[in-house]
Amino acid sequence: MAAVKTPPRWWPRLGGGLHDERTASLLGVALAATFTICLLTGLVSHLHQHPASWLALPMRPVWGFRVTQGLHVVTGTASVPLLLAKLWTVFPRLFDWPPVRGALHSLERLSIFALVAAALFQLGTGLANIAHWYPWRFNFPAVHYLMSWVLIGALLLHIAVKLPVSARALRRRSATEGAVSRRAFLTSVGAASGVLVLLQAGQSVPLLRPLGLLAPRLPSPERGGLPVNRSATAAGVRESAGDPRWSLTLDGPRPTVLTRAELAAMPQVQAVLPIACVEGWSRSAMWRGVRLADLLTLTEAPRDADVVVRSLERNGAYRASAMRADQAWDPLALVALELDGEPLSLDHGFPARLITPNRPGVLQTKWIERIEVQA
Ligand SMILES: Nc1nc2c(c(=O)[nH]1)N[C@H]1C(S)=C(S)[C@@H](COP(=O)(O)O)O[C@H]1N2
Ligand SMILES: [Mo]
Repeated sequence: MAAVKTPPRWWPRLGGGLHDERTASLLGVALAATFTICLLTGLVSHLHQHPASWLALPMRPVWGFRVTQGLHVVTGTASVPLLLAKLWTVFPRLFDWPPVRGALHSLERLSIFALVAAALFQLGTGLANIAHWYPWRFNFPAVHYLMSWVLIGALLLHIAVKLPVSARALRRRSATEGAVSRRAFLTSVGAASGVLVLLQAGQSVPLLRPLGLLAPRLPSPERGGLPVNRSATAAGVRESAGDPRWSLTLDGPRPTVLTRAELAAMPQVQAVLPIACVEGWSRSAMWRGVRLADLLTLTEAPRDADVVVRSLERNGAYRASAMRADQAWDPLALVALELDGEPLSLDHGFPARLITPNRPGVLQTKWIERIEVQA
């Protein structure tokens, strides 16, 4: 290997405490844990929204998606202080001299650049998404998903390269140099993560609701406690959904049209099911309505046919919900007419909305007008 040259005078010289390998490694282990949970739960969310033919996601427990999405948001939030601390710890290495030391070294530097860029992008866009703030033009779920693969690739490479260094740094327990300030630094970083999580988790964990300063979707009391994701006005359905001539079309082998009164006259089922929004909030409520299976029976749908539930909404990404046959026939898949003992409000999906167990909120279509049995 070529001798490492000393840097020229104008090159920045950085030193001082807490830029050591042990601090970087400890933060790295914490980040590996939060990122792994965040990436896995993100994949679960993606599979719900883009089902793979080879994997039938279970419909139980009914609160399953509430937990995976909650973990996704919590681990993402907790990662912010950890990542900033890690960047602080390692940033003097940016000024290592010489900056390029052969092909392998530059490849490793490039992968770190990809890792940092992807991690900052994922956390930044994820937090903005929780805050319902979209200061960009691209499709958030698609790009957030794509970047997760960049992050996974760069992360695996980084771990493979750094494992020996980290293992060595972590084993050196006797190295007490800087231990006190390191402990104080890591405790503050951990505390910052914890406080951020507490301030935000109130949107999923009822007990933490009073602390939810950073929970933009706390339930609004004037709307029966359940947050509204998209109002009837925003969806442009105030007139069509409020129209007394509304009816539900069952588009199956035996086409059927039902008025709201006819739906209300069918056997009603009651169930406590959560809405778990991919934007980070979740909340359980009591739903009452007709079993989707009963409607499929009425229209003589075959047991193995997939189903699409369509909204009155004319634009908007969430105006239809595709369901596998087993999901559509699930005894807890409901066309709800009531929420918490009252008729649905326009904002919650009047005259009728879909509610199903263990699926993301984006698939719980409101203001439905048509149920299509796929040929
Ligand atoms: N037609 C339609 N249905 C929809 C949506 C929408 O934008 N349009 N948003 C979905 C999302 S993202 C969520 S989280 C839930 C929220 O239901 P709520 O507003 O009744 O709480 O509705 C879902 N149903
Ligand atoms: Mo949502």
